[in-house]
Amino acid sequence: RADDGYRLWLKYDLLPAANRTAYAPRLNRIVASPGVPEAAVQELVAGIRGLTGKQPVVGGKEGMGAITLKINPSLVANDEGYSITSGSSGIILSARSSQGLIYASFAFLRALQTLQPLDGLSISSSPKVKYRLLNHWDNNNGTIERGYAGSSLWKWFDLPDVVDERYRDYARASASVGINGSVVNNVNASARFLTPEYLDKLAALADVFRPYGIKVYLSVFFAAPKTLGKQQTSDPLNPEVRKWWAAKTDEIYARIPDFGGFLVKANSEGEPGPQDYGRTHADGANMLAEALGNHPGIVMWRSFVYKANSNGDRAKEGFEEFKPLDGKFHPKVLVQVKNGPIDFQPREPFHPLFGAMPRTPLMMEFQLTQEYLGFATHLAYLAPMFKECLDTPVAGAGTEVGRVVDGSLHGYRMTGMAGVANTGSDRNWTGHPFGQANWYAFGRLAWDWTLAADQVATEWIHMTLTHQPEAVSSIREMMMGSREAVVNYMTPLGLHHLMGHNLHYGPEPWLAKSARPDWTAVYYHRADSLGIGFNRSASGSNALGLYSPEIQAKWGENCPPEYLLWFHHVAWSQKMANGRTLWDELCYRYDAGVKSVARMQQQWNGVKKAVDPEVFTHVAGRLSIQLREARWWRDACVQYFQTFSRMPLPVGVEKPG
Ligand code: GCW
Repeated sequence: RADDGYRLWLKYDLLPAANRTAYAPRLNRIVASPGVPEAAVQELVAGIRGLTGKQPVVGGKEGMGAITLKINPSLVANDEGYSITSGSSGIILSARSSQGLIYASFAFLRALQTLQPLDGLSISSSPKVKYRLLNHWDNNNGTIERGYAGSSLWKWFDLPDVVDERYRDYARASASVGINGSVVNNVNASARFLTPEYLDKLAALADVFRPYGIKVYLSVFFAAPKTLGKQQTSDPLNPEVRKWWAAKTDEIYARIPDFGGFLVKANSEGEPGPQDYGRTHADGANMLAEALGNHPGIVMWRSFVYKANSNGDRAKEGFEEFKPLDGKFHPKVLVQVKNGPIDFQPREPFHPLFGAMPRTPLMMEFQLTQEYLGFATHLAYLAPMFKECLDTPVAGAGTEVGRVVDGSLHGYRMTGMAGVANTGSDRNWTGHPFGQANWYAFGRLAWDWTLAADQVATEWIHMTLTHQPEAVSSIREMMMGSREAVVNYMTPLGLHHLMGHNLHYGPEPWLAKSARPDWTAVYYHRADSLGIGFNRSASGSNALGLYSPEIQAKWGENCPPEYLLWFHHVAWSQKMANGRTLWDELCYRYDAGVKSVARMQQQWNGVKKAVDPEVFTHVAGRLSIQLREARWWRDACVQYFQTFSRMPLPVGVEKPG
C-alpha cells in the first residue's frame, strides 16, 4: 500500500523476516506495575504488533519473553531518563518517573525499528537539556508565519468541542524523540490567546498532550494589559499591570495546572515591549516571572532584536542589548537565543551571546521550517547545521556551544532548546517528506546534542523509509551533503541574506532599495569593484570583537572559507589557500552546489526499488524543482557579482543558460 507519510517515523510496518524471527520469542507479553503510564503500554502493544505481526498480551510475570516496565526511584538517571536491559529476566524498561517510561518505550521501539540485537541490550539515557520545545509560529486564523506545509495543526475554531485525533499523533511523534513542550502560537502573538475563550481551547489541547508529557506554552503579546485588560499602560513596573499579569496567570493555571509558561518576543520587528516604557528586557521578563509566582512555569525571553540603524551592524544588536543584562534575570527566566546573530541563514557563525552571559541561562533557538533554505521544496537535512553550531567551542577546548546550552559550562540548572516547527496540516506533516527528518533530528539533539548527525539520519531512514542496507547508505549520504549543497548554491563562503525580499525565497542579491538598509541584500554582501563581503573585523564593524580571543584568532586573519565573507571584505583576486582566486572559488562553489543537487537526484533514483513508490515520486518531483532552482540561484548570483568583479567564469563552471 502506498504510504502517505502520515505515520512519520512511527510506522511500525513489518520488519524483515530474519529480525522478526529473532525478536519474536522475547516480545510475548508486557508487564506493567502500578504507576506505569497507559500511553507507554499502548505504544508498545501497537508497535510490537506492527513490527512483528504478533500482538503481545498485557499481563503475566517478569521473565523471559516479557517486557517489564518499572518505576525505580533509585535508578541512576535524571527525572526523565531511563534504562533498558535485556537478560535472563527478560527485557526491563526502568525509569524514575512515568515520563521516563514513555521515553523508554519509544527508545525500545526505536531499537527494534533500527534492527538492534536484543541480546545483552543495555541502554541508559538521560536528556542533557530540560526544556525541549517546539515553537509554532501559528496564528489564531489558521495561517502559519513561515510555514510551508499547509495551515495550522490547531483548529482553533473547532476547539474545545471538537478535538482532532491528529493532536494525539503530534504528541506521540514529539514525545517519541523527547520533546516535552509546545509553544502553540506565533511569537508575533495575538492577545486573543489570553482570553478565557482561547484558554479553554488551549486546555483541551493540553489534555491531549499530557499523557505524553508534552506541556503547552503560550507566546504572549506584551501590551496585553492595555489592549485586552483595559489598563492605562503595559509598563512592567506598574503595580496594576503586575497584578493584571498575576491574575491572568492564575486564570491559566486554574484550567491547566501544568501549564509550561510564556515565550516573549518584545521590542523586535514592531512588537511591543518594556522599552516602550523606558524599561529593560530584564524588567519585562522578571515581571512575568514574578507573575508566575509559585506556579511551575517559566519565561523564555527572546534575544532576537534589531533596529533600523544604517551605521550599525545588525549582527551586533542582540549582543549589545542583552550582554549588559547578564545576571539581572529572575531565576525563572531563560533567554532564548537564535543559533546565529542574523537570522537562520543556511550558514551562520554561532551567536556571540553564547559564552558571553555566564550568569544567565541561555537556551538555543533553531529553525526547522526552512525559511531561508528553500521552504518545503528543497531537501536540506539540518542536523549537520545544528551540530556545527553545538560542536563549536565558544573559547578554548571543552567550551562547545552545546555545553553552554546544556548548562555544564556555567552551571545553569535551567536549560532549554527550541525548534521553530516545520509542521502543518499537510497529510505528511512537513510538506517535503524529508522535512520529517528535521523534526526527528531536532528532538534527538535536544535530548542529547552529542549524538552524531549521520547516526540520527540512519535511525530516521530505517524507521521511515527502508531497511535495505545500500539504500540506507545512499540516502544517508544524500541527506548528509544536502545542507552544504544549499549553502553552496545560495550563499557560499560566508555570504548571507541574498534571498528575495520579505518572502525569503529565491535569489535577489541586487536588492538595494527598501524601507531599511538592513532589509536589503547589498547591505550584507557589500560587493564593489574591489571585492565582496561584510567587514566585521576590527577595521570594520568589529562584530568579530564580540567573540572570545580564541574565536577572534580563528576567524580573523586566517578565517576559514566557510565564514570568510561573513567577517571580511575580500579582494576578487585574493588567493585562497587552495590557490584559486576568491572570484574563481565563489564561482566553483555556486557550481558545486548545483552539481550536488544533480548527484542527490542520482542517489534518489538509485533507491527507487527500496522505498515506497508514492514517497519516491513525491521526492523525485521536489528534487527536480530543487535542481532548477539551484541553477537559478547560481546563475543569478554569479552574473550579478560578475558586474562587480568583471572577471570571466573559470573553466568547468557551467555557463548560465
Ligand atoms: O526570521 C524572521 C522572520 C519573521 C519572524 C522573526 C522572528 C516570527 O522573517 O517572520 O517572526 O524572524 O524570529 O521573530
